[in-house]
Amino acid sequence: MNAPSRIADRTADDLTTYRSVRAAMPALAQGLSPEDLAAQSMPDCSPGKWHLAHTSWFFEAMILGEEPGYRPVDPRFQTLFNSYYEALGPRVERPERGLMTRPSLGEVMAYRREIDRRMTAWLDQEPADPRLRYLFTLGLHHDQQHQELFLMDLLNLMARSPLDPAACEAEPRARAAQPARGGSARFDGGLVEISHGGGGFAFDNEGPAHRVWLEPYALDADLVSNGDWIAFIEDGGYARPELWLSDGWATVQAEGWDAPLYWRRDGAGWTTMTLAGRTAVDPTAPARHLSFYEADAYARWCGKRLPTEAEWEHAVRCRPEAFSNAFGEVWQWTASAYAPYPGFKPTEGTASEYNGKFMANQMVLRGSSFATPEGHARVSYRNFFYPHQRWAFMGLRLAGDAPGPLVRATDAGETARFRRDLVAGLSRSPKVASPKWFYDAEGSHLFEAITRLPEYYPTRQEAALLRRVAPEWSPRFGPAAALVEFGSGASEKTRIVLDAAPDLGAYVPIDISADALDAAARRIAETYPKLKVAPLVGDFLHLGALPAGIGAGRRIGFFPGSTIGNLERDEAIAFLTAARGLLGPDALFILGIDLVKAPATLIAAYDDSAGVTAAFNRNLLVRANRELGAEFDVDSFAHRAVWNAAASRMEMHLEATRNMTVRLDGRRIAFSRGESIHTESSRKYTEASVRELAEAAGWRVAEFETGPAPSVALALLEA
Ligand code: SAH
Ligand code: AVI
Repeated sequence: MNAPSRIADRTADDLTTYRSVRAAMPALAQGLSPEDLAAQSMPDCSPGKWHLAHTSWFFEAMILGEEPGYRPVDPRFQTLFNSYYEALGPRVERPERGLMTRPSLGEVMAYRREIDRRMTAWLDQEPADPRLRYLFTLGLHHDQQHQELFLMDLLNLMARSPLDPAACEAEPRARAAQPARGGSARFDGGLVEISHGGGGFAFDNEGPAHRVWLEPYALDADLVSNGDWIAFIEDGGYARPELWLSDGWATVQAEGWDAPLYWRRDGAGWTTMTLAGRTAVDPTAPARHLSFYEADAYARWCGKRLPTEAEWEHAVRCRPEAFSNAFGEVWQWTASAYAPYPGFKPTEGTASEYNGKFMANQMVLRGSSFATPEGHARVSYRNFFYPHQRWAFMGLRLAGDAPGPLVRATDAGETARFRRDLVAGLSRSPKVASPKWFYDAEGSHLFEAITRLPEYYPTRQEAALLRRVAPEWSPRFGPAAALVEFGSGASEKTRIVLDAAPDLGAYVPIDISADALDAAARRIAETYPKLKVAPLVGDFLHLGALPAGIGAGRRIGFFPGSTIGNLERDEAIAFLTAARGLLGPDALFILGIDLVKAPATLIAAYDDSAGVTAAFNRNLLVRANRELGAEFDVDSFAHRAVWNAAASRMEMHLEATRNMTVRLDGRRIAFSRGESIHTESSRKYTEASVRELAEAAGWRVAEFETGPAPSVALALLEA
């Protein structure tokens, strides 16, 4: 198991940190035989015994050996355990390391102990020279890098044996992989700053800070999975030269590649070699042991590309929450060659050979792997390998070009509006918040999760009803009509309408949640290539004009999801009236409504047993803390779902479970225990109340269809 050992920069912690970092590699070697630790599987790898020795030699060569009159523990070790430092004299070349049967493992461990003793004495003097202190920290990070190399090399060795030996009982990792979340995050790009930029340790190759121009791009939320990779194989991915770079195709042929390293077709399925032995390939797990050439071919097969390292860094720095497994699973190939940043200066002295001299012919990988010690990697970290290498714990995450900045239906300054609105709502009595602020990227994900809950009937019921009525209503749309959807979210129900009306010319999804909108618009554009997709991000309660270029066909408003239920009566009338103006004189409007039903059914739908709706509700406070710097103690607010019969609405509240004061926008907002914020109303209608609402907004109800229990309804309105 890798010891979690975040490397501190403070002297007081030096000895503790040193000990914990140095304990990690012997812990990895626990249970391995001297034979396991002596063999070398290929020229790129080193024996475990060599890693144990070399990481000790590093402290001796870089730090201890600087002392005038220093006597090495064993002068011969300079040659044996020097990796690549020309300045430090001759050495045994890497392909020969496995031939060094002497010193024995026991002697190497004694060498480690002696170096640790000398380093402890060195630390006792509380060294203050900044250069030596940097080399000390570098030595610790170097040790951590070799902890991962130790595991990579060990796996490669184990994979050479027909016995498929397990190096350890379970794969050494700090935590399980995060589940996939789907979609991608979009970035406007522009002039952005990348690199380490100060604060804590960084390798010389991570600086200096500099600006990079990025075109708009999107980065997938998830790593490419084994299941994705199997689809690539089954589509003949390894046999189609048009997918490969020339050097990549030459490598495929020379090496006979037909799957990732360590994969084997065993009977019906694929197996792979892991540190815990040979196991079935898990289709949901991130794909590993892929070269840059394979990553690049796969991206081409998908019609996407690898991100540049600047795109990866900018995306993960700005929106770490948008990605699963950015760190801790596999290093992710980028499209960037490993080259110096503008103004790069190698560390002075012997350590100048650490990184800089490798800046040719290698490609950068970002993130970290499950085998990277905890706290070792960071967002600016640049790992690098040759494009054909694949024995490291490496995989990929895809990127794509994105159209220019999203057109805003309302002006910018969303955060300022959120702040103003929330402060105003929490200054009222009783306290209120608008449900539209639920929908940041996380809120949209949580709503998607709600739609899949067994208790949350509205989505399923409405989709089923729409499947029935859409083919009946679509002939009225006429040629080249434009579908304008309000609160489009994931645009899932849209597909039912698009499939029933193949003549639709344009689709205008409108949503306040930029991330959900962007991902959904791109998915729709991919599936319906002839449709003009023109997304508008913004508040549908403050609409400007429809985008240009959507043709002159009839406008069909689409407002599903019973989202109208989240509006106050006067808001709903104002919205429907404004929508009628926006869509024009011969418009149609498909309106989804939830109907009044038994309170038990309603309460279960808004207080599900898995707690997803509770998380959705609390996300408002999480968002306020992140975006507005508010200081809500989120766990001190309980989710409440209440049926208000008099107002015919379900209500969601966040109830304070203790007396407290919360800082927001320089104010202190007092909560007494039991006091709540009313965060959402979901009005439940009857046919009569829908007719009355639509008519008050100047629409005529042409059709009204009700589905089976638990019932929702769809109305077709005419302008
Ligand atoms: N139509 C989808 C999603 C409904 S969830 C369905 O039927 O499943 C409600 C959607 O409306 C969310 O995507 C949310 O971001 C969006 N939304 C809520 N209030 C909004 C507002 N005032 N302006 C624009 N979009 C809004
Ligand atoms: C989007 N809207 C119609 C949902 C509703 O049912 O009111 C939002 C929601 N709130 C809790 N669960 C789902």
